[in-house]
Amino acid sequence: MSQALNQRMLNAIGGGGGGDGDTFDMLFKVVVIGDCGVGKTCVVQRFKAGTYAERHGNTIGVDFSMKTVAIDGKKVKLQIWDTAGQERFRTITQSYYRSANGVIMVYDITKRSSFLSIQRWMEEVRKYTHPQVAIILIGNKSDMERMREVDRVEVERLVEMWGEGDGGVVHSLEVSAKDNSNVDHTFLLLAQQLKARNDGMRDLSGVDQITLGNTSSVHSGWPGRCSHAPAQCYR
Ligand SMILES: Nc1nc2c(ncn2[C@@H]2O[C@H](COP(=O)(O)OP(=O)(O)OP(=O)(O)O)[C@@H](O)[C@H]2O)c(=O)[nH]1
Ligand SMILES: [Mg+2]
Repeated sequence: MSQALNQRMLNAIGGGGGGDGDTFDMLFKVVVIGDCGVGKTCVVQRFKAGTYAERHGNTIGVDFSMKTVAIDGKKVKLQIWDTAGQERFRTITQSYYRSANGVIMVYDITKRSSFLSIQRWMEEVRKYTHPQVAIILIGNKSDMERMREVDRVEVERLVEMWGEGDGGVVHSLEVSAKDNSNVDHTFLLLAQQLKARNDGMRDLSGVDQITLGNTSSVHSGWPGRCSHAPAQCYR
């Protein structure tokens, strides 16, 4: 692993410092996962900065950002971990699941293979995260309707198959980082759900807020697929 990557990860794990320095009532860790090239970084950038850039390099390991949203008069801070979809980073990215409160699983509506991978991403989530983790499934690039390879109906069928009652998938929706469609909505829905779960836990335990646990390393995993052109993903 490069020294720069090491340092970036240490900074992120150590301080939880996103640099925005604001106050908050609740803090939740959200991990964004999905195949290489589905647009995870573009979605996070759209939410974080309101911008869209056509060209990003592949994410190396994990990128880290923060944003605070208001839910029912409370400041809910989201600590967002944008993971690399490339298979060579899988061991690193798996180590970020353990303390996740929420997961955003991303596929690309124009890349069938990225949707077929979702089942295996889900297996990873089930394997490495807390059973009560809140999950949102999003199909990015909804602006490219003419190139659609994934039907909404089959997504709904998959979500139904996972079952609604086991504390798992909260919502599935289609988004576009490019057109700024449903991106804020995705994070707000997740924040709302996390706050509701936290309020429920506080009622039961008297705990005032969820704080982040330590991350720990886990190894092995399934070979993920890549929906960038291979040259982009494995350079
Ligand atoms: N048309 C369209 N293209 C998008 C959208 N979001 C991302 N893209 C394109 O997809 C490319 C890959 O996006 P990234 O955000 O880098 O993908 P990623 O999932 O972060 O990839 P890794 O970091 O390698 O895992 C971008 O360079 C954009 O060209 C979108 O909403 N619409
Ligand atoms: Mg990325």
